[in-house]
Amino acid sequence: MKIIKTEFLIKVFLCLSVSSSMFASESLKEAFSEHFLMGTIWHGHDVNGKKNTFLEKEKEITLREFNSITAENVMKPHYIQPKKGKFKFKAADEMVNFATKNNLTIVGHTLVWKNSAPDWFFQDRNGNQVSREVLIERVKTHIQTVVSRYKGKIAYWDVVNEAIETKWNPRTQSYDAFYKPCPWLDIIGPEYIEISYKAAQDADPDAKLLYNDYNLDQKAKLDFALNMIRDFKERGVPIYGLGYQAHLFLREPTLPEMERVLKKSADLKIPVHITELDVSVLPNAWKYRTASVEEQYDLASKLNPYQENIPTDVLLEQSRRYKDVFKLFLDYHDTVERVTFWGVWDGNSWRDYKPMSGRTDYPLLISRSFEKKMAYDQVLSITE
Ligand code: 9MR
Repeated sequence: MKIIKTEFLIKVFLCLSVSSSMFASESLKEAFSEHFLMGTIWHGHDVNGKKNTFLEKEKEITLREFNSITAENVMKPHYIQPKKGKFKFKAADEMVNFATKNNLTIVGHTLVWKNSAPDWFFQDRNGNQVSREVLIERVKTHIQTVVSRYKGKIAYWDVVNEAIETKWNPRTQSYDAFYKPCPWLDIIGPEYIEISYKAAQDADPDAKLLYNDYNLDQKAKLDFALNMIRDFKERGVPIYGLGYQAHLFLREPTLPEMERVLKKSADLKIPVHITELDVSVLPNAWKYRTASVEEQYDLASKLNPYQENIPTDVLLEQSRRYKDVFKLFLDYHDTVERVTFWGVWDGNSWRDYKPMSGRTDYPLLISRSFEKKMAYDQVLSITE
């Protein structure tokens, strides 16, 4: 009975539903052009250690749908300076040339991230921990070299990524937020963050500098991040805005939790960039819903329910979720300057390999066969 009812509802929905061919706008970038930039990522030639055979197709979709592009991996420190002083710019140059030629607004990602910093940053030749002065010099050199290479070409930089952590406090029955333990913090102290922003600004005074993190819909983390940004602004540390990653699930975080990010930022006049949007349809495989790359587990089949195909009602639920989320972004279009998807199409997403390898997720607007999904149509429909 329940199945028949669901099928019936889906059919009714599909009949009443919209199809992208009915819209005045022919692309996402066009539909939202008066509100915010629409971005995607540059996967490059390497996807989780395997050759990306779909780059040309991804470029085609990018040019059709988006007007901004973020480096998924090719600008991360371990990629761009794997050994001290040995910078490898080929992959990043390729992205920047593609974007510049096609007039895409470029987002550099990222300069300082615990999970992407090669060990050499923190060690001397004998493997001993370097001094505070040496590490400051190294981070400044890294930032100066990378940012100045693309000076005038990269509009926004995710300077520091994921530097805040939260932990459940059973005594207060709430989350505590604090700077995430990492070698930067151990050796330099929390000043490593402002040192990084100042170095980025010195290298390109016109680039707008963001702080980027996940789970900002968690109150403790949001308040900590906004306090940090407010404090920086008051003290003249050159930070521009907040990057809210928005790696979402079908039902989590809730819309009010997401709205809190936009509302509090708006109240403080801090611009927000939605930097890494996707909506996983899979069960949560993390300890706590997160996007941390630190957790990695063995594949569990019960956490991989749609390996063969994806039921229509799940896609329908996802399309509604996307619609609600975009309505929220539109309500706050004075604060939200950009919405970037963390992927171009379902066939190439980090969701398939983190926090366990071998899952099959469907988190984006373009399907595994390169078609526009129901979610695409729903998102496009709200500006009509
Ligand atoms: O999508 C990225 C994946 O290909 C990489 O293996 C991983 C580790 O570098 O990073 C993924 O992107 C992360 C982003 O850089 C920062 N926020 C969380 C993203 C998803 O893990």
